[in-house]
Amino acid sequence: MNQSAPVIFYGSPLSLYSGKARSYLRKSGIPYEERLASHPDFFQKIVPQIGRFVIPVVQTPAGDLVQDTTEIIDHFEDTTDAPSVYPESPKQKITALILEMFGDEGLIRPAMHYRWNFDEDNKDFIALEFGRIFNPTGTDEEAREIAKAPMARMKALLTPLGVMPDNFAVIEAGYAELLAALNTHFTQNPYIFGGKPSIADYGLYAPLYAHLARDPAPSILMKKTANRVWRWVERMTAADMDKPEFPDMADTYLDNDEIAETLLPVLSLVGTDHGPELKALVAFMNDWLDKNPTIESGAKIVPDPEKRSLGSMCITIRGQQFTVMARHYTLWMLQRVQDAFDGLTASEQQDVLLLLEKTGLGYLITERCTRRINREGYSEVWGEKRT
Ligand SMILES: N[C@@H](CCC(=O)N[C@@H](CS)C(=O)NCC(=O)O)C(=O)O
Repeated sequence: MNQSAPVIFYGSPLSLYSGKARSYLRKSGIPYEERLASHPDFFQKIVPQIGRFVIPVVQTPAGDLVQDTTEIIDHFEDTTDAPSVYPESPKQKITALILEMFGDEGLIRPAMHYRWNFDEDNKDFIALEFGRIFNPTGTDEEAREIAKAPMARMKALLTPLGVMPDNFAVIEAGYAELLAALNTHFTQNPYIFGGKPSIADYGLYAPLYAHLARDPAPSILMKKTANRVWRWVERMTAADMDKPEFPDMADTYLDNDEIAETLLPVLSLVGTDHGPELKALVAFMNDWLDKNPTIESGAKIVPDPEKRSLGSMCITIRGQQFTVMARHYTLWMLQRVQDAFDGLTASEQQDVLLLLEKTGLGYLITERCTRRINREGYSEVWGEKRT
């Protein structure tokens, strides 16, 4: 590790994306000082530069701000000698990016459902957690009071995310199958690709930690039904490799670009539970671009900071119709998968396609937005036309 002065890490214990970045910082040995989002500097200096309230944010010793967990990780990939979390071999590399996207974007529905729809077990815990971001040492009553506004703001996202009563059974079924598949995998492997964590582990950890392992109701569910997933969450929270169950496994990815058989059902679930949204998103954006052909490169995709999306779309998951906002950020993550694929040799691409077709995910490579999506100035902007 060549970075001596700590970075400042603005986050919070209950935040899904803070968990992802914090785990990476810890495991990579990057010194950091964590500050809550209620720190005066956050509102006075950070939010005005970023342009909206969002965590996590990293401030480097030079004063630069990095927002977005993927960009935070990539920043340290570029500027430190921390071991890379991107596998180099083709199948592991592409699978890692797909699972990062699935964790970050595809598991938001179960994360939000299990946080906000189990009031009896969760509500007071969540209120105190939200309250203690803004008044860390206040009384319970003070914490509950101050939590009301941020809780209402987050709960308002349930409808645009499609977390509606008619859809609960489908969300729960997908999550139960995922827990079962990951449980089998983590019984045999400490991490997704063997002996050390990759960007796939960090992406999956985001929802599986802050919401699904930490909030009371889903925490019990995970502990009761998927003991080895719980244990992996614990492992991902530790600063070391924390894998005494695997004394013979080196701190490396599996040899020969191996994808464990136990990962295939996990990949199939990406197709079942996230695939319909990914396909619809590409179609939605391409339709929007057809109707807005003169949009300039560099233009913000959603110029109004109060808005989160260009519109909503209908998707069908497990036979159930969902209406969801078009999350353009997801397409930036899908583009990372496609860019990495385009950078492979023809024979490597063949290997990857065989794997993706086996798990029904070939369209992740072929379904493309007609314009590039870039991130500039802490938000997503339109880039060049794609051929
Ligand atoms: N893709 C972003 C997502 C960040 C994000 O949505 N953070 C949440 C907290 S976990 C937030 O700040 N939400 C506030 C809001 O959206 O109003 C990342 O990876 O950093």
